[in-house]
Amino acid sequence: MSFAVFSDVHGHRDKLYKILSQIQKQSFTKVICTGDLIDVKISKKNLHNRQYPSSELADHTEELFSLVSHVFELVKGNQEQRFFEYVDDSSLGIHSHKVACQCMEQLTLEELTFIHGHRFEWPEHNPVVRYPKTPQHGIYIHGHHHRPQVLKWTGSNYQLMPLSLNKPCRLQQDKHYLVNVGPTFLLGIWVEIQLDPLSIIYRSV
Ligand SMILES: [Mn+2]
Repeated sequence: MSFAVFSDVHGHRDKLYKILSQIQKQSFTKVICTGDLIDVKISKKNLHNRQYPSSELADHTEELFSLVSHVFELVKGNQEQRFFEYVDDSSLGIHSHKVACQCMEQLTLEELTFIHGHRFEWPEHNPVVRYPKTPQHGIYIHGHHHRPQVLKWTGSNYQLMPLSLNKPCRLQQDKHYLVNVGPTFLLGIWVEIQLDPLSIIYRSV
C-alpha cells in the first residue's frame, strides 16, 4: 500500500498540475490532499455575517473541486471550512456542492491519520520547530503550518528527523510522529508514503 500526499495548494493550479503529473507517473493506492486546496480572498476579519457568491470568496473553485474524488481525496482545511461557511449555496457549481457535502475532517488509513492541522492547538513557544498539540499519539500526516518536517516523539520531547529530498525516511509503526507535508504553493513539494516497512519520501517538482 502506498500514498501520495500534498497539502496547502492555496489555489495555485500551476503547481498542483505539475505535482499531479509527477504523482501520476507512479501507481499509488490513494492520492490525498490534506487541506487548503483553495484560497479564500477575504480575510477572516473582513468577512461580514452574510453569504457571499462563490467567485467573490475564491477563484477556480469548480475546477479545483472537480478533481476531488476521482483524482485525489480531500481532507478539509481552514480555507475550505471558511469558504463553505460563508458561501451562498445557490452560487455553488455541481463539484463544489459535492465537496461541501462530502469533504472529510480527517481520514484514517491503516495506522495513519491524514488531517489538515488547523483544529490542533499550535503553541508559539518555539518559532523554529513549530508543532501542534495532538489529542492522542499516532502518526499524523498534516499541513497548515507551511514547513516540511518530520517530528518523532521520544517520550519527553520531539526530535526533528533528518530529511533529504528523494531519500526514504524510515518511521517506526508504533511510535508517535508529526509529518508536516509542507506547502505545494510555495515549494512544489509532496510526500510519498510506503507501508511495510513504513517510510516517507519528500519529492518536489
Ligand atoms: Mn491551513
